[in-house]
Amino acid sequence: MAIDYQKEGRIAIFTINRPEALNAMNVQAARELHQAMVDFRDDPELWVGIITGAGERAFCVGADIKDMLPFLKEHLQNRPWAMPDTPMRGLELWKPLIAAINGLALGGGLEIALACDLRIASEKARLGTPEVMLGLIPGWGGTQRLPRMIPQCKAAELLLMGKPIDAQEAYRIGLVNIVVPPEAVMPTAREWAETICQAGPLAVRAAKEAMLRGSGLTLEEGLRLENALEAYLMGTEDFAEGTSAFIEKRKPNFKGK
Ligand code: DAK
Repeated sequence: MAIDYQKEGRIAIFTINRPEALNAMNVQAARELHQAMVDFRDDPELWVGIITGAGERAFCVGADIKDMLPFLKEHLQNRPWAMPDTPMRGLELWKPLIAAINGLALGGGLEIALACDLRIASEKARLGTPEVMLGLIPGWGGTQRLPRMIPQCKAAELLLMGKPIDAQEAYRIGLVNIVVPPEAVMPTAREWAETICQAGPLAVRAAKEAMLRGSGLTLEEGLRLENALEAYLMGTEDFAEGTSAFIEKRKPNFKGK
């Protein structure tokens, strides 16, 4: 399997498992990631996802240049075709995703991390978009997400020059949430996922949806979206449970209903 997909309680763990190719995404890996992500999205028992890479060197070095890029060229140019839904585009995934960036995150690999909500980087990680060196631009959202996420001049530096930056620089410009020693990447990701699992899962998803969909709206439209999501949450059992638990001075037992 090119993607190792594990369920640990409420947490789904996706490991890109091609260490011999620094976890480059070939066609098989992309198909398997799509299938695993759809399962995660639709399984009510799963509340948070973590994506990481196998081995010590790489999170993911992008699309497989020998296998995926020829496939994309053939399909994009010669027939009507749509990429299978992924977190990068089309999946409508409101459950939170954490990127556990254990090493190199280049090209499409950085784009996978950008499609996550939280990014935990190893001290040894390097991040960049080298596509221009291949005569391409990022194709899984990099040109759109980077300048929305970090200052435009830093996005331009990455996108136009194609040179990777180290983890500390990524942290300094707000590209990753935290930098930790290599051995602490997955434990930190699990700890953050567990923290999110303490909260009401429907509220967490509504917060993500409000944040992401709202970023494309005017403030007025965004406030209306927030209000609609709040009205929906106030009708849920989780809201009743959360408020009762507070008043009764106990931990809430959220069910995602
Ligand atoms: N694809 C395939 N194999 C790769 C690879 C990649 N991207 N990157 C590395 N490998 C393989 C190498 O070929 C090598 O395999 P063997 O030769 O041993 O069989 C093995 O991984 C180890 O790599 P190196 O020997 O090169 O190791 P080094 O330490 O010397 O260098 C490196 C590591 C990461 C600096 C170097 O491998 C490198 O520059 N890799 C290329 C990184 C890159 O350019 N990434 C961007 C790929 S393009 C789209 C959607 C998405 C995309 C495009 C369109 N549409 C929807 C239209 C995305 C595009 C990309 O991501």
